[in-house]
Amino acid sequence: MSEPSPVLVSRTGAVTTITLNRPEKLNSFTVGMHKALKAAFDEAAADSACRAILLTGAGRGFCAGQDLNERKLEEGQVADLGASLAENYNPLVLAIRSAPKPVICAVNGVAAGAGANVALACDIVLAARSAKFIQAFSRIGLVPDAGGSYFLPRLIGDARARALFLLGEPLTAEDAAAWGLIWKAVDDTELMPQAEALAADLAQRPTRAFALMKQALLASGSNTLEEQLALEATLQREAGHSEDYRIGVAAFRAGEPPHFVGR
Ligand code: T3D
Repeated sequence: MSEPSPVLVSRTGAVTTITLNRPEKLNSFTVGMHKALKAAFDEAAADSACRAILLTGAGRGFCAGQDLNERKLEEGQVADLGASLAENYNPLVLAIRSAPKPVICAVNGVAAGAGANVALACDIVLAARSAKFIQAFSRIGLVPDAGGSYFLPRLIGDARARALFLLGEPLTAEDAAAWGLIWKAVDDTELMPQAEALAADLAQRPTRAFALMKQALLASGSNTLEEQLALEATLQREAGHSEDYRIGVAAFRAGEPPHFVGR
């Protein structure tokens, strides 16, 4: 029998759902899963009929980070983890952040190591109340990766980020939401209905403006205020030329809800 695909892709309306599909290993990343996931992301990002991407995991886990069965080392052997990050994790995180449409993550269970940080790279993160976020790196002698050392201090502040990295302790979904690491924790049975409804809603909104908004947010991490103001002017000029801006203003003036076309 052939191996099941490590990533499942489905489309409902303008929403593409990408499901990590190695449930028996808590959807940990193999090279094969990386390739399939990146290909699925690139395809959804380039598809103009797709206006929102929903990422989730099959089974009881979201993603347990790198598959450690790919990292068995004999005594005296070393692994080039830098190459693994450069080839697989880093392009994935950048693809999520720069996708020209919203990426919603439904964290259905434990998210550990790079699995947690790939979730945090998404634009809006919902988590099942039973899910946990674990910066598991120090437990195996590694440093945070997949953008963790960038995202966490910005999201929850240096003190909390440092403690999570040094201790590697699980953070509940409710604490993650209370701390501002994620958008919301919801009842387990509500996770997919709420995430799907959110993705469908975002897919009806001004996709082009979202793409420009994501560019502004991405650049704000390193820009000065002056640079950011200049970038806002450039991006707003482009948004002002969009069909959705014309539709939004016309709908406002007519007292009607806008029907955005995503351009
Ligand atoms: O290497 C590079 O390229 C550099 C990049 C590194 C990025 C990283 O992500 S490093 C961090 C790697 N991840 C971890 O260290 C987490 C390891 N997993 C765990 O600590 C625990 O599994 C969890 C806390 C996530 C969940 O615990 P629990 O008790 O709910 O489940 P479990 O029984 O430990 O796991 C269930 C199965 O999944 C089990 O397989 P089995 O025994 O039933 O056949 C377990 O071995 C497997 N599994 C879980 N995590 C991984 C994994 N198999 C391979 N790799 C994993 N990361």
